[in-house]
Amino acid sequence: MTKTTIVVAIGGTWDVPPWQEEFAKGANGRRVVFWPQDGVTEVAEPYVLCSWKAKPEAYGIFNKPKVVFSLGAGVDHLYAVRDKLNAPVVRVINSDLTVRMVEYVCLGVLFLHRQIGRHIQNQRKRLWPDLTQPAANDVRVGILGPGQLGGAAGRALQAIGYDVAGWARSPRPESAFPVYAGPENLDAFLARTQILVNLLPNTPETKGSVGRETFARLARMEGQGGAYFINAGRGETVAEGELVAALQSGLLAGAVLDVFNTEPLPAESPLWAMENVLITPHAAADSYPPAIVAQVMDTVERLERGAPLPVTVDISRGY
Ligand code: NDP
Ligand code: OXD
Repeated sequence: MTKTTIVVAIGGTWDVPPWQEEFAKGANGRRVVFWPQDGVTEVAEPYVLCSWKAKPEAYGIFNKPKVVFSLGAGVDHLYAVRDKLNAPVVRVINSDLTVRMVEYVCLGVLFLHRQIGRHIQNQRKRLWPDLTQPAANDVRVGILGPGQLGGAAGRALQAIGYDVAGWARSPRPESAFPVYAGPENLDAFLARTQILVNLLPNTPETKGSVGRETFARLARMEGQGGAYFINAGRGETVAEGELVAALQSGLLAGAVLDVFNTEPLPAESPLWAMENVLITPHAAADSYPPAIVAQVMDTVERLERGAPLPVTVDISRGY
């Protein structure tokens, strides 16, 4: 059987050497080509194209892949080149990345609910105030986008005791927690939510969709001033100016933010200096090369033996 060549094209801010090392270990005798690092612009079929924010030329040069594999869970980096892909798109779905996101969301919810930001400020001032807070089962968390990552995060929050619900595009009857579906149920979802977790993908429908109107409709956390917001999905889904205003006005009592309209977050952003905001540098759930390469190799082996592919992405809808 002809072995599949693996073409890897990585752009953006990722460090390439750890991926070169991991593909060299995991390819099991298959040829691996890093573009543009290896200077190769022609490979014999069959091949797969593994991409993370690759320069658009990559899709013109390697235009007959069997599969395009997104090395991250998000596929918004492929949306602009969707007409050039000529192949099914497979994305990261694995327990390593999922658990990383679950950790982040639980951390964010606990950080906000337990007012850890205020405790840190008080510690610096050597103060000992009595900050009351409700028990987890009296706190209503809402997940925008209860898919692979949001579903797992919601179940972990339920295990702690939080009252969890989600909002998705379509009904999810199999979900462990109630899921409100579609624009017609968004108001009811927001009205019951005190801590809003955004895990929506960046698509034409979701771009800029979370803003003033969203925050104004949330339920407030009793005794803590306002509602809370966590964004670990994509910065583009949020109207960032409206988020800043909501944090300044107290509509939102605080936020934990991993993703932004522009990354790295520009030095002049008012978010940096806000005492009620915790910022992380798009680090909620990193793509860990050993775990991702294992999933790529599983996909390649399936292709080679003619087995069905794991779930593929509908790139025309953007996720
Ligand atoms: P999934 O595709 O599994 O889930 C997406 C969810 O969003 C689904 O529930 C889907 O609804 C919902 N959704 C999509 N469009 C709409 C819409 N227009 N209205 C309502 N709901 C909508 O994605 P994952 O859970 O795997 O990942 C989510 C996102 O997390 C990624 O797209 C990526 O952007 C981000 N991410 C961020 C990372 C970080 O480090 N910060 C790391 C990894 C991913 P339905 O169930 O009906 O399809
Ligand atoms: C991803 C990401 O989409 O790292 O996987 O943001």
